[in-house]
Amino acid sequence: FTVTTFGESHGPAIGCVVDGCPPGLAIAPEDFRADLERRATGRTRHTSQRREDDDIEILSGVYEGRTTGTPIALLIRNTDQRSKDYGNIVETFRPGHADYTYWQKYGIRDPRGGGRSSARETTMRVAAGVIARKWLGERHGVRVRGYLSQLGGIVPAAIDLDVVEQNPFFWPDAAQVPELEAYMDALRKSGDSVGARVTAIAEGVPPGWGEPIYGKLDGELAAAMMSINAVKGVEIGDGFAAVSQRGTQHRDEIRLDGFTSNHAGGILGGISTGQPVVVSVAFKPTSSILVPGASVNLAGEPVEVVTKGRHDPCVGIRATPIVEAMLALVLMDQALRHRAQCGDVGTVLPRIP
Ligand code: EPS
Repeated sequence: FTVTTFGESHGPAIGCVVDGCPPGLAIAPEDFRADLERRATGRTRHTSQRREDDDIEILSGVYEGRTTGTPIALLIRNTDQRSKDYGNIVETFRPGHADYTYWQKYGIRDPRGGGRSSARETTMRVAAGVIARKWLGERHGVRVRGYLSQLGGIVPAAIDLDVVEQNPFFWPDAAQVPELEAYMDALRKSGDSVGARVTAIAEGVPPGWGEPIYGKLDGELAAAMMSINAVKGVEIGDGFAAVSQRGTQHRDEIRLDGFTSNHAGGILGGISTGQPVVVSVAFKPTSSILVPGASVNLAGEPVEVVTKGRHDPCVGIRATPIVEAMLALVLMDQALRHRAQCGDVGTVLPRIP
């Protein structure tokens, strides 16, 4: 099961090809609407004000509303590009932005806008993830949810996944939303940006998904999450907190009625335990900011860079659907691989809840 995306943020369209989806899954353009809206720009004052409808066209792989087993091609046409915002983009390099490394690698700059390094690329990850979420839900009863688990220095005082969809931050504590709004308003006025952490959880994953050494479930998750633009770190379960834990704290003891904790994040030895799979992802502060920063231009002269335009002060606040989608895509791939090798062997073994 593979996914690849194509298109640039300021090109005519973006799209993806999802290959290896089993036949017979019911899929319609309306299935994509909710998740694409959750990720989109221009829906609140706290994100970029670019306004795209993100209407999906299904070009192939679906016939009479069901997947055929052939590659599924999805397309979204870009309609609100403003390349003039990017002015002299080809002359210099934004500090902290990939336009420096893209140029060092390819020697080509796209004068139209962010291109492949834009968060616009993540639209198609979310679209592909809709297929995986639907298949995982129908075939295995797996449910993937997420939330913003840190905004700058602010952490949730409580975690209630039922309130996450009721605020523009995917924040799990409704009482803190006014604080976040004030924080984001002040940040936007300052012209600076901030990082964030997103946590996603997959419930209902059976034990046995993932490969023991190469292709570990946690290894594939880390690679998938790190492939999202602006991601700088990934944790599974307790992640880096494990560094200061004792074995007695970290191990998840097993009783007849199940595990007593989930420090492992639902994965042991690269294979799912049957507990919720928990992954947490660090997003860096957006590099396109109004605060001047030092750089050089193509002529080798020092310059000061200020990036105007419609940029996100915190790209992480609309990243929850993206992390959920990548978790679902990796799980679907591992589910299909597990079935190919082991069939239904896991389901006849005693299951620890
Ligand atoms: C982005 C810059 C902005 C955002 C864009 C991500 O693009 P533009 O300069 O064209 O307005 O709006 O995000 C999206 C369009 C999207 O759909 O996520 C960037 O540099 O990453």
